[in-house]
Amino acid sequence: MKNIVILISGRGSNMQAIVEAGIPGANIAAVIANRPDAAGLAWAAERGIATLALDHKLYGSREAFDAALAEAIDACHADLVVLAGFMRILTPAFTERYAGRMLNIHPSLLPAFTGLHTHQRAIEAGCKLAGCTVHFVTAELDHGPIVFQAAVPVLDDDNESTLAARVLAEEHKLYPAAVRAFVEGRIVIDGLRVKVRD
Ligand code: NHR
Ligand code: GAR
Repeated sequence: MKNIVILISGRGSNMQAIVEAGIPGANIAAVIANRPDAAGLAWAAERGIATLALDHKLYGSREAFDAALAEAIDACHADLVVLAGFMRILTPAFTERYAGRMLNIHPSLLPAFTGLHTHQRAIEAGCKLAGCTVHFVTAELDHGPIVFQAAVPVLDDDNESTLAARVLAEEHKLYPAAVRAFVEGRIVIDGLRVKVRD
């Protein structure tokens, strides 16, 4: 069994997709949020999953918050940390600790549109394709090795929310597939390149 800890900040629909995928060999050990009001916490708790809220506002520095977060994750004996709509930038000490065993899903076709407000920026740039990327997390924001990507069209009458919804539907397929590949030991990282065996 691989222990998985999922970090969220909000509704947690990607977390739900991973839980509902029922990945063989994956134990969802805990769902942790940096916002006590994150809606996804209640969803997980209702299903008997251990939950924890660590309010980042109660810590004096990013380092102090990340140290508390790492302690909680390590108490779960995590094999894999999954960022699912987690909205706090993590310190280098934290990303180093979980190097090669922490994934993120980002709502753009990286390396385009790192950071926030990706859908609006893709529309304004006139992109004809948008999408999402599952990548390993490194100290450099949204620049870790890419595991999977999925593309969707940008339509003439799209706005931020219609494009976000089209991308999110792909996220909900892509992220469980990436977690499954990790749990099954099919992922090999070679610098920035990732090979995923069938
Ligand atoms: N941390 C590191 N070091 N590397 C990455 O690749 C990370 C990361 C932390 C989160 C997710 C990410 C995304 O997919 C992620 C990847 C938050 C921000 C941000 O600016 C940027 C990117 C991502 C998540 N956060 C603000 C901050 O000051 C707070 C914004 C808010 O609370 O709404 O931390 O895009
Ligand atoms: C998702 O679209 C995810 O890719 C994005 O936020 C949404 C979270 O939805 N992540 C980021 O923007 C990270 N900065 P969810 O909480 O329903 O999974």
